[in-house]
Amino acid sequence: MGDMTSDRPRVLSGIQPTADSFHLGNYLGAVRQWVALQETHDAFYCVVDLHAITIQPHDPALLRQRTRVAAAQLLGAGLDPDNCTLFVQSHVPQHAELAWVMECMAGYGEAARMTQFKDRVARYGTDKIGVGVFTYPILQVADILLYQANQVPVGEDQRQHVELTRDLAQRFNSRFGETFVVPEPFIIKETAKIVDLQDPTAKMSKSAESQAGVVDVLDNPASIEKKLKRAVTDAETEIRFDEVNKPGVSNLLTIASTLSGTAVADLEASYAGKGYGALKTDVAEIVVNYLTPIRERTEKWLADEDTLDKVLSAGAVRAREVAEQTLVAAYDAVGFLPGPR
Ligand code: ATP
Ligand code: LTN
Repeated sequence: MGDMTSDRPRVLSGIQPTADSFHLGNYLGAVRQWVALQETHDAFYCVVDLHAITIQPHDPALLRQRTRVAAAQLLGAGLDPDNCTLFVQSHVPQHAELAWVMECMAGYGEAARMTQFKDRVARYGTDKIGVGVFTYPILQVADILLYQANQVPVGEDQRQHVELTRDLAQRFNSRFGETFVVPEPFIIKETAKIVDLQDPTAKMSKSAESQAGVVDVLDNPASIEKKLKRAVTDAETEIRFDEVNKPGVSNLLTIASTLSGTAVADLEASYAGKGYGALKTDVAEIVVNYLTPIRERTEKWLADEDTLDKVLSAGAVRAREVAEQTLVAAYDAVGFLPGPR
């Protein structure tokens, strides 16, 4: 794996293969940071297919396809297999093994307080969701702890799960001796919560009722343009960053600024006296120009499944080496007899 050195700090993050494309929120909130961090960190990134089956019922063929699409998009976005470890969660059995141990460390009430879990209960009711929805955050805890990650690059919605990881790691360490690194969330304030273009009070989400406010990384240029030109703004005319009073305009400025590298203040100045129409047209162009090469590279990876699968296998081999060491230490710490592995 290239010149990856283990004296670099570690990062780990995961993304679910639950859609045909990532959206701009996933990209700006998480994936963009993954790409940057592979230069400075010993980086582990996984497509979390075990997490994806918590949404039931699921279609096996679709899951298989989306797992490849997710991996191809990560490579298309700039992950370099020589500079990071990219793998599929189910290829590394230690995730499920450590998850059980951590489930036994977590309080029932503690798990029941997770916001994402409570949202799902409120939306679907307890009879319509599986136990996996409840234990989901603890599998995520295992994902992170197995790699002794120092930092976890995610969007704001995942902060609570990283806090749970810290709590459980500290609890385990104090009960059974130092075993896990206690990780920190790595959340970039500006892009921590990209909002829906049609409903700027809600985060951009693949589970949104309407896709009109969700820009997919793999969307065609015409569709991206249409969605951005129809973005909901406000009744004023001034282009100014103000998340409280002008969430729609602020979101457009954030997207334009991060993708073009121009500071928000400079954008505000350049739009003085211009209307929302001009801003939307420019943002559409910036987004299309930015996403087009990512989409094209993704398509290339998808056209060569053999190579893609080889990259993922090599990633799994490397991930297992690290995960196994941690799992053996954790099993020993809790008092499991050593056995053949
Ligand atoms: P969604 O809400 O779209 O269903 P998700 O949160 O369920 O997405 P993933 O696809 O696994 O799940 O998310 C991958 C990463 O993208 C996570 O780090 C998450 O915090 C981040 N993310 C998701 N939506 C946004 C958003 N609107 N703004 C910023 N980051 C986001
Ligand atoms: N729950 C996360 C996905 C995820 C994850 C992880 C993120 C699973 N395991 C480990 C960071 C670290 C989400 O984005 N919905």
